[in-house]
Amino acid sequence: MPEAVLHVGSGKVRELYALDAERLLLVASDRISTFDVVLPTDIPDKGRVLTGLSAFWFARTGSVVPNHLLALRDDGRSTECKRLTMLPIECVVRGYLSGSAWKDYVTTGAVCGHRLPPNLVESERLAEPIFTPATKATAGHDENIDRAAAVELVGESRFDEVERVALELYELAAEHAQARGIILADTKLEFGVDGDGRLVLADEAFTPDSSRFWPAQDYEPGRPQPSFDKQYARDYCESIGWDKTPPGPELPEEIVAGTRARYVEAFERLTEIAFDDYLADPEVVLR
Ligand code: Q0N
Repeated sequence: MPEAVLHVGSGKVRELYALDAERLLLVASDRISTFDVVLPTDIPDKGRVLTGLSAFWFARTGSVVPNHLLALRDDGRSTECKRLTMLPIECVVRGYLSGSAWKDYVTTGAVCGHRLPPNLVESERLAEPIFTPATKATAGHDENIDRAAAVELVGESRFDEVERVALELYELAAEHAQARGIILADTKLEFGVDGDGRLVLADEAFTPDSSRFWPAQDYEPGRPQPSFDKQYARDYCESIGWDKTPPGPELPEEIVAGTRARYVEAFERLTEIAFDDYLADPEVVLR
């Protein structure tokens, strides 16, 4: 536990602590979830990979929107963040038809009110990325909502702003990733508002936990795509016949090593920085 005392929130794999009235400490663990269940086996350095990637993106998107990053700590897994009032919606951008969007499209022909052309196939690239907000579920899954429902939650002008900013951020990151052999199929962004009413990007950004990363060389529409980072762990979990209800299985050493290598590979491909250099001095991602 860090020196901070108040634990203000926890996700499945991250923790948030109060530092003072203005600042929070966000700590990324090495826990991994598959099929929505946190596994008992950690992936060494996963939290550092995700923290480093988020910081890398924050440093490169400041001209699009300000973000909550104040400082990256020497441990490589903790960031000091500006305390914000969070918007009550998940800001999802999708460039490809996958996950809940694919399910919604099959049943309704639309996703969050975006009517899509007929006969699209699973994982197909969309003609234009779409903003597909969701409610923040306290239990169970987030629920996709349309523009009108999101406007009820954040107001019309804030909705228009966050939609424009989220699309711009996605385009920037997806283009960067594509050029390095990684498809950024979709991403979930979280925004808050600071004391002056300004929109601020928060939480983690463009990590494999908040986004679908697909290896570009294996991309084949018409089926679900392998995950860049979690596929070994998922395949292992399925191979042993786990029924996907808690508790999850322990991962053998070789699956842990393979999974860790994929996280590190994603970090190195996207940042063009050696992961060992990040461990020696995390601030390399900010330069
Ligand atoms: C906040 N969450 C949701 C970490 C992520 N800068 C901020 N200011 C105020 N609140 C939050 C942030 C941020 N980031 C974000 N909850 C509070 C996701 N959490 C869940 C726990 O782990």
